[in-house]
Amino acid sequence: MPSKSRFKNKRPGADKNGMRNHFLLCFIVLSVSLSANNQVSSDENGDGRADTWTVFEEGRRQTVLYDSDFDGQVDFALKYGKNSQIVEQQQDFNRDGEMDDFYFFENEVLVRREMDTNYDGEIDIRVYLKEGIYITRYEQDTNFDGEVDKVKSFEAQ
Ligand SMILES: [Ca+2]
Ligand SMILES: [Ca+2]
Ligand SMILES: [Ca+2]
Ligand SMILES: [Ca+2]
Repeated sequence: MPSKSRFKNKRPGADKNGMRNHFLLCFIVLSVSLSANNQVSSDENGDGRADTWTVFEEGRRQTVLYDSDFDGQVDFALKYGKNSQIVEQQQDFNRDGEMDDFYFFENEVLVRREMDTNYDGEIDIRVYLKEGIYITRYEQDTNFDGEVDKVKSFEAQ
């Protein structure tokens, strides 16, 4: 195998400065802090407390957590798929620290919504949708015992 000259066009000094400037610019403009677990936090409202956290996996943005009312507790989250499209949206509607309203997307179209309407940590309503707006199936656990007891299907017509 012929050996390639890997250092032919390399300018170590320029590369190093470029990286340094890029890092400094990111740090100043975004005012973010990098932690060991690939999570970047930022203070969007400038009150000195972090309110937005972006979790990266293998270099891509996987989840963004938001404290939308700035009370120090995460209450909204977006999850991203491999193609950077949103695959899931979560919300803590009653602000008790547990997510209770979930939206699932396929190719940026809403396909399912799941809700914990009594805030006991268990999903009790599932709604399946077609084309983002047409309900094809509705499932509910009306007495919150973990068993679906009400089903409406709109598919067979
Ligand atoms: Ca803040
Ligand atoms: Ca909050
Ligand atoms: Ca909740
Ligand atoms: Ca529930």
